[in-house]
Amino acid sequence: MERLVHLVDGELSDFQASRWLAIEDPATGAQVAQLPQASYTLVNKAVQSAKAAFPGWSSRSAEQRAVVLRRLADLIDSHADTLARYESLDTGKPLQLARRVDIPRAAQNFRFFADAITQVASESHQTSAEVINYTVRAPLGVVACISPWNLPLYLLTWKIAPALAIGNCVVAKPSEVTPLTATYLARLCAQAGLPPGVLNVLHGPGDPVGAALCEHPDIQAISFTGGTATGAQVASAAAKQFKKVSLELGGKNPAVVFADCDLPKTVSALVRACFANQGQICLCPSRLLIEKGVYQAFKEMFVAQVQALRVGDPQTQVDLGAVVSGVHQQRILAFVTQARESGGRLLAGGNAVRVAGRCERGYFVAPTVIEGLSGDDPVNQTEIFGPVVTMMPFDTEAEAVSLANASRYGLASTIWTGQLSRAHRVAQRLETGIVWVNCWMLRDLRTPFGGMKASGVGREGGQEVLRFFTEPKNVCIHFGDADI
Ligand code: TXE
Repeated sequence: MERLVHLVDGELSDFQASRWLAIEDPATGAQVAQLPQASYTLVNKAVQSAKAAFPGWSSRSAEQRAVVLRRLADLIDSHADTLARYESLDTGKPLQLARRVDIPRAAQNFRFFADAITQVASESHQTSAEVINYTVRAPLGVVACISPWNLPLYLLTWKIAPALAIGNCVVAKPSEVTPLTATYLARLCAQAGLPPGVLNVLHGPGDPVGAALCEHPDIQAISFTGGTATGAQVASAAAKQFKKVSLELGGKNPAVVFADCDLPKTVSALVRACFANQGQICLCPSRLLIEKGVYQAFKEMFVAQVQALRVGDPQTQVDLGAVVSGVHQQRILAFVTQARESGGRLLAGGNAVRVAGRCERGYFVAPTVIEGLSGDDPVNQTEIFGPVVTMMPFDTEAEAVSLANASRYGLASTIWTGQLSRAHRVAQRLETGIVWVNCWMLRDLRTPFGGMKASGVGREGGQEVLRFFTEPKNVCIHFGDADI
């Protein structure tokens, strides 16, 4: 049984943990590791070591920091098979998905921000012939990066890469549900030449470890991805000490399908989008709004393809692996029961899947499609975060936009249409931070990433996140003789 470790001040250790958490493989239900829980003392030790490392790390040039980040990316690439195996073991996701998406994107995150910091333009504003202003954007100091269980290494590196690149030191707290790849990355830091204290990785539940980190007076900013309810707790902890906070939260993402779309392409794209990672991606479409004229045709094609999806052992060639835990499996199935009780009609799935062999005790849910619920039904208003989608028809474009926007969330939407003018018109009216037209999850890391309403505050990606992790200062210089 592997006993995991923290990374504090360059030391990989459990630091004589008095509390340990069991880490299980959701595909088999078996315990695969033990996770040490950080004490308050260790949280403080990590923050102080990051504080001590900050002057040295922040005074390095962008290119010098970029060299270290590129080495981390190269190490992730050279350990990709092992990292993918750990990611699949931890989350239950198909191994081929972890190897094709999660791990390469973690390396890309480091490379992207290693390049980005060498391209940051400074700003100045000339007020008159004798007055000029220039803006300095300095790193904040020690920041907290708190990440969730659905895309563990992908989302952890999406936060720590820009924070480190721009010169901050980081205390990271990965999800206690899926700590394996964060721990493996911690083991690679010294080899990459990351000085002790620049990156610290602490383990343990959000309460008390994540909360202690957010409340620590020497943490200058918090970058958080997770549930909306937790995001509210993080934001209130930050508010008390006026800390900067970036929240990437839940979603209940609409897909708006017009009759003039390319129907076969739209159907196959949405089957992939809705059930990727077992529907456990904050960007997955979960409310399918279909123009009445193609509702029946869409439904027949979509349901047939969903029913053909392979659910099973994530070590084999399947489309869906296990969901992240038994608790989450039961939470997802409870939503299906609730949908049935409020008159929803099950078109596909709706059940736990028993997988013979080594995974017979795993947590699998069949990809599920439900129709007949109203837009304001709780199942259409609550983030399920599993392989469950609903279908609703609409008559007019205005009705589609109204249905799509009738949600407390505002993260990501997709529009499927053959009309360019309609695509632009509807995109302007949808209340989501991200809109994809005739595609899903096409990512350009330079773009602002995040949601509005209950889906979050702030944006990640590109120059947006580099600005989040810096403090701007304006210096105004008067160099003339005239009295000002
Ligand atoms: O997230 P949590 P979980 C949604 C999804 C899921 C729900 C809960 O609906 O069911 O959120 O998922 C740490 N102070 N998404 O449990 O609880 C916690 O230890 C500081 C959408 O994973 O929000 C973990 O590291 N930290 C999301 C991280 O916060 C705290 C992806 C996320 O935990 C804390 C994942 C506290 N008080 C879940 N409490 C997305 N948008 O992608 C917990 N944590």
